Amino acid sequence: MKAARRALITGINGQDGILLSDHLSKNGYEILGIGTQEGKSSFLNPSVGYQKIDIRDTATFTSVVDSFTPDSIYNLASISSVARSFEKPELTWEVNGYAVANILESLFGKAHHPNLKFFQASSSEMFGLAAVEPQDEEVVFHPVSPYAESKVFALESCRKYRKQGYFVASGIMYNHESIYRPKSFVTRKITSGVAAIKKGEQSTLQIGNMYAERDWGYAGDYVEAMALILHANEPDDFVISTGITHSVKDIVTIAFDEAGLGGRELEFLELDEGLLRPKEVNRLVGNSTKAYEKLGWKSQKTFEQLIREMVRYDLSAK
Ligand code: G4F
Repeated sequence: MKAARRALITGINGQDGILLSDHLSKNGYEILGIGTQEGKSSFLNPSVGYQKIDIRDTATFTSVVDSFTPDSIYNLASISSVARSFEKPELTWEVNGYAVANILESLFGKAHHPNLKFFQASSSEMFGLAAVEPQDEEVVFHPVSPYAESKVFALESCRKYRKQGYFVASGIMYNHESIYRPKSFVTRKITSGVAAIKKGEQSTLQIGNMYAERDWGYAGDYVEAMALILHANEPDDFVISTGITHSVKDIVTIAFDEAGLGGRELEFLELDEGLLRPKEVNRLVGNSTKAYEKLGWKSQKTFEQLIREMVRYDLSAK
């Protein structure tokens, strides 16, 4: 017998794809995941279906939607590295921006899927150099990277189809992390680096801007917000954040402490100017009052619990 509800998730092999598919599977969903790799991640539940598709291939994407007939689509696919977007701006605009506009036009402009719900993973990076703090849904975007620009374009496209009456919603996601985070992002780079130092496998840890401040939460909490956003009565945009900022230096301090190397950071840390971005957003902090009031969502795991858990995982990993 087929599950009553079906969700299609793009970017299934990423951190959020793994955690969201777990969450939706537990809630009775049949999941089809889409990714650009040959096969699906070994972290995914065996019940999750998989198809290799580039979301820029609108025709193939649309035909998969027509055959799988999902009631919800979660668009998590993206060039997710802000740093990489400076090196590959065209690719970033294509995948994160134009592909989303093309899919929406295909699903809701050319065709008509009145009952299909679409979630777009938007980003706090869109606020960029915003003058207001903390940022809520009304704050004007001030993007400074190709990544942020592409996400603003995609969100504007979502709003266009929402105005036409379709359920197209978005989460403005602040940084969210877990053991599934690739080591190219700063939290996991530090937790895995510190674990490697502790195990004697690495002697230094190169870091860029130690004083950047972000509003870091636990990805497992954030995927629950995504599902709640698609289960709300009305489609809308929601800031998903903890409301608390920490610096990269704070991650370093907690990670070294958890590994039993507290206070010895300077023996191992190297500041690498090559890791500084052409344009940096120094500080972001979100206000998720709307998500709390309308969805009942609140971030649960603290920053310190999160970083300590990631270090413990990396220490135990082979
Ligand atoms: O971990 P990051 O690379 O994440 P970033 O750029 O904030 O982007 C992440 O969060 C966004 C918001 O949710 C997402 F939209 C995006 O897709 C991605 O998931 O860098 C965080 C901060 C930056 O200020 C960066 O300059 O850490 C600073 N940093 C300092 N040293 C470093 C490093 N970042 C990286 N990746 N590597 C470093 O060595």
